[in-house]
Amino acid sequence: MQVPRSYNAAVDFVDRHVAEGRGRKLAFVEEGRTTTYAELADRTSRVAAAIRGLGVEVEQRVMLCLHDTADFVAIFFGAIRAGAVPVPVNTLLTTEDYAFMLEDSRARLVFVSDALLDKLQPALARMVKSPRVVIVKSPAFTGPRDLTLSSSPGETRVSRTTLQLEFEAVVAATKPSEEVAQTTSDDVAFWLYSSGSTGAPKGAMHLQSHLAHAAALYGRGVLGMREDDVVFSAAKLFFAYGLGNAMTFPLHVGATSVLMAERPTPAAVMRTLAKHEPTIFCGVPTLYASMLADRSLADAKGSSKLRVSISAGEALPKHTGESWRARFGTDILDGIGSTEMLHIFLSNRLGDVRYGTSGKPVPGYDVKIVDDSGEPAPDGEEGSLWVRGPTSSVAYWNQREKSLATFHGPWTRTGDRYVRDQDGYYTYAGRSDDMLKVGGIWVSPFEVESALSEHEAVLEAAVVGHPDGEGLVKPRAFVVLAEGQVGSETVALELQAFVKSKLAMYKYPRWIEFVSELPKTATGKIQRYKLRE
Ligand code: 3UK
Repeated sequence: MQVPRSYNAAVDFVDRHVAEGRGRKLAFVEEGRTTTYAELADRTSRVAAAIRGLGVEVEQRVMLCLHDTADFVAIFFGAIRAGAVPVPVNTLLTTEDYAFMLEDSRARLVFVSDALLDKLQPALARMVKSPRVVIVKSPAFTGPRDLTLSSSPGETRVSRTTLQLEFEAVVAATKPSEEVAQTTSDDVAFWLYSSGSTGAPKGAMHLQSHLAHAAALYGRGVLGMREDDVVFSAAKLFFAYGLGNAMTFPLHVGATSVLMAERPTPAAVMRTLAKHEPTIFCGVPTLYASMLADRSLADAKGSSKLRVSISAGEALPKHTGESWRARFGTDILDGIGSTEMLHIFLSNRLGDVRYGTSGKPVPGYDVKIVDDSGEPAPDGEEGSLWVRGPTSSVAYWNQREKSLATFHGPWTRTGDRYVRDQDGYYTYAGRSDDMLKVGGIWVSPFEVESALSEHEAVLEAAVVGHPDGEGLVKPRAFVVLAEGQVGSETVALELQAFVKSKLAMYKYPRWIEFVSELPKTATGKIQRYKLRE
């Protein structure tokens, strides 16, 4: 596929549908609201005009800390239409995490869901030059609404440093405009933050052309997504996986996407499947496993129109795929993608599923497995996975060393260990760093160790991945207590609560083992591989 040189992704993904006569078709369905393609185009163009009106210039960053609603998409493409660079961030993070990303990205404008404002506010207050803030209410949000509007439309002075605006008022007060930023296919269009094993998250920069390439290669190529599909992704839009599933792919073919702002519990997901009857469902392994294990959902039928489900984020256990198939009669396609590659580049196919593997390369991508000397590893032998394709991030923002370590000309080093069998199927064999995937989201063991060490009862700690009953990895901590401290169930619970108060919830250690010392190398490095055994 060729993306023209003069290209703005917002025109391709939003305006094109109105031009092609799809204006009255539903683009998004969510609790309490539906959005047609014409409405999406109208709102996107108002958001673009509002972003310009608020003084944001071409190439400046706009942060999105938003729950999944159609507003997310209007803001994402509104920013792109204005030539600004949207940066969606994980909504499960802490004030500390947001403080870093706000400074690192130098976002001049932030869109935040009302329910997330409390976590963001202290980070904003700390900034020397605070960005403008636009608060977005969830259509079905029932919490307190304490914003009283002052004289100018939608403006309310909440603190001395931050002028906060209310999204609906901004949209209503702004006229749609034909103006589109004259970008090229090679302009940086959006960033996505990815966490590494050491140090702070890195902003992976993606280009205008990347969304269209991902949609053509995986959305249409692998899933065969069409205009009459109804897609539901339980994986959220802030995650590259959810962004592709729930926004990029359906919007590329003029399909309908079902959005759910709330937490994707098995019950909420099952309810959404039954109510909206999607043809394509997208989840992570932890969700599939917990939906299958939930006794209160044992009789739930899901969607009668489902034709395929997909899984990514971490390896899908063989038995999870098989149980799902036995119960719902359709397959789960496991595929591996990454924030750096934007979406899935190695995947199982419709009619060609081998559970326990990540399938074969998605046409349009090349992958190679190399040994420690950089030579191609023969079939059956484990090596490092590299990938090449048209959606690869161009670099991490402001991170020269980390960029050099990951991006090598057209090739991207994934950090994953893989084996290819004689039939050409690829099987995941672990990470080459210590990073863990928990519920499909990165957890750095160092971060959990640092949080534990801040507790006065802890001398030192080591964190490794440990499979739970479903074969899915969760953090497990080995803790050496400070002198005079005695390990007990109570102390373990206290340490778990302590980590939860410091870090995003999903990062806490599910098991805590008290030990008298940690295995270390002569140079004092913790030998995590010994603890994993
Ligand atoms: C791991 C998998 C085994 C692997 C992602 C689909 O997960 C995504 O992006 P992230 O940047 O993490 C990337 C890393 O996650 N991984 C992902 N999928 C699988 N391991 N089997 C899998 N099926 O370590 C990879 O390097 O958070 C997934 C689409 C877009 C994405 N960003």
